[in-house]
Amino acid sequence: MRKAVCIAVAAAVPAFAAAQETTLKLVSAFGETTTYVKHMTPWIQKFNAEGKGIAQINFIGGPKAIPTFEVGTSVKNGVVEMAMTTGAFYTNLMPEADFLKLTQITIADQRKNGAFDYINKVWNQKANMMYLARMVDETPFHLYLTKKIDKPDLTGLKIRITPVYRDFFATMGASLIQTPPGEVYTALERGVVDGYGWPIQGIFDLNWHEKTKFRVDPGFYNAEVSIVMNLDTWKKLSAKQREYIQKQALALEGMNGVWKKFNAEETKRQAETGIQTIQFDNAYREKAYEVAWAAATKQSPEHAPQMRKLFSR
Ligand code: 173
Repeated sequence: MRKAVCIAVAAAVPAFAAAQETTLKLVSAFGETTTYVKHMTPWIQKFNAEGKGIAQINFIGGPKAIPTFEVGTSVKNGVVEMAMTTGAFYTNLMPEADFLKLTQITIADQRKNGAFDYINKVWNQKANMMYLARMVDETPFHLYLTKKIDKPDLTGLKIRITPVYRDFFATMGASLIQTPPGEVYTALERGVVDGYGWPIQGIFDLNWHEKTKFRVDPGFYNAEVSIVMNLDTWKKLSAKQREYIQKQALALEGMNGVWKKFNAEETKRQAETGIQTIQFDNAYREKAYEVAWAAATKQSPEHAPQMRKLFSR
């Protein structure tokens, strides 16, 4: 009898000790060899090194683990605790997810002017998510093509999209084909698409430069890639764990300074590999915003006008 009690107590000790440290599974909506995973990896290493006894991140992989467009639902349901993803990949949960591309102020300024809190209110309510940290900022999207155009008219062209580009490219008359990033190369290779939308950075990650002949300038919007977390998991954490995660979230945002130089290097590399630029005037860029805010207001009359105020310069 006495012996049995001892064993029970002994067995309970490690379980209690483990409760002090939590391990959070994190999935990436972008492939494991991409710029975004490369940017995040040293951050996870630092997070785990400094977070012993508090919190650890277990990076379980990219879209092979969970398909790109299912990552949001997996976070919402708590199948994984965290994800590195972008709003365009989880518009199935709420249209507002895709509005983060329309921010014209940095994440640091969004934390100051109330935009960050507003985003979190909506993300909590509609997606059961905490919006933790934005790790890509101040990075425009572009239209890349295999065929030349001489005016902003995409009639007769098939263009790979995500929700980011849908309304803008549709306005220019394109036929739209939605794919996750992992299917862009094959779509280009087979001639299924004549072009694609993507940020200024990262087209070399999956060899799309081999198939890309033109980039249309100017760029438009502001690419958003962020870390999100399941809200129930967040609520169960201790104050110490939450503080630690928030500290590391700010540290990740503090790394956003690298993008300016990286984007300049990527632009140069595109030119060096033979990608020609097609230059349109600023009306093209203004049209992109006009079309996107009109669509946003229609999709979310409740939040779009307030987000527009908070996101604009
Ligand atoms: O897949 C995409 O084109 C897309 O929506 C996106 C969003 C942010 C960063 C990179 C790609």
